[in-house]
Amino acid sequence: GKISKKLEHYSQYQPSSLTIQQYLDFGRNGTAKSSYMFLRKELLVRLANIMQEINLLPPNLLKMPSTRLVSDWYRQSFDDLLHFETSDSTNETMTKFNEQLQIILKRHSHVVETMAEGLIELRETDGVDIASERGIQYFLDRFYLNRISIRMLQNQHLVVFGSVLPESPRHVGCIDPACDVESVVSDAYENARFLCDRYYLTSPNLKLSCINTVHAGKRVAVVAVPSHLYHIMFELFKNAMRATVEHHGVDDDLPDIEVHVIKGNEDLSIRIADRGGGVSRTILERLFNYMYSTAPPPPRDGSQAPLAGYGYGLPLSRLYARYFLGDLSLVSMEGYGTEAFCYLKTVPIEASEVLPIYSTSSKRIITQTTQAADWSHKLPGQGLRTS
Ligand code: W6P
Repeated sequence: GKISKKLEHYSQYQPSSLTIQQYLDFGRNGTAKSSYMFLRKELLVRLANIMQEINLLPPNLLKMPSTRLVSDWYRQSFDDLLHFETSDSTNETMTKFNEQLQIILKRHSHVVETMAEGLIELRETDGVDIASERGIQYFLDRFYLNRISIRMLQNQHLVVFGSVLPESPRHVGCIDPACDVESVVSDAYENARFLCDRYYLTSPNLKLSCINTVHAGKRVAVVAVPSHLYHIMFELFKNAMRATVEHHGVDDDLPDIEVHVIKGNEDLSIRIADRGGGVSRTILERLFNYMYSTAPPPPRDGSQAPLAGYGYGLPLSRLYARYFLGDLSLVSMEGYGTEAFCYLKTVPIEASEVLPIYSTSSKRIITQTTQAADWSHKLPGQGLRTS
């Protein structure tokens, strides 16, 4: 019908990747009208690009009730935004547009959990082979990155030109031009420790050291989206604490979680080292795998949620890091401990959005089916590689 034709049309445009500097400039000097004009097209383009990929998912996955639901939300939001395609730009229309964005944000708030339900439904009814699993991993990384980017655009518009309040006077939308990294890291640690204490009645201490190698003696500050950095750090701390307590036991002295925050010319690097006994390389790569991490919630006797459930926390954290060309990786020594490395770009004009583009090659990877074996031995983790 009409929506399918528009979908086809808008998916032929490439999403416009913005740098964090462009977000800042626009938030400071842009006008409500130009933001509205940009967004009403860009949101359609980003939605259409990912909707085309949704349609390439294995038919048995697409048929699951939860996946259906998610797909319908995208269709509905795409249709909602089409109403603004050629409308005027009176204040009244722009207010309506902002209200529509709020509705869309709310509609999509449980996409992650609902998609995970779809995977559980698929596994329980049909099972998942290695080839589909690879396609699903590739798809979900792109799908959630696309979602992060769409929510960023909407939030930014609503804070700067709408009625959503900023976190502080310094903020430009959800960007803090002078994000104090030590504060965000400490906050994430304290909140993870609160959960850890409640669950285990003990928690490891934090040993935090911050070095600004660019301006010696100055605090480490970067242009960043603090909520994204917080999300990453909170997840890493929960995992490090759980490993530490479970490895050493609740009655023993616990080794500190050691964190280094280093600001360089190009990179902000954060290393979180625990002595929680580490994991083998086989287990390590599963930590970023959506299929492995999609456990049906364990039957819990009490009402306590586990500290770190190895849900989607780690793969999503890596996407938050990668979104503006940062990264997240884990290195482990089985029997000893694990180090997580999180990187963010320090130069705002270089921190540009990483966005999935619908193309023949993305289509091929998502739809590729089982290949004949071309090696005599199974390579470690074959079929689980994510990059
Ligand atoms: C572990 C497993 C893990 C994942 C992420 C961060 C830290 C840790 N420590 O043992």
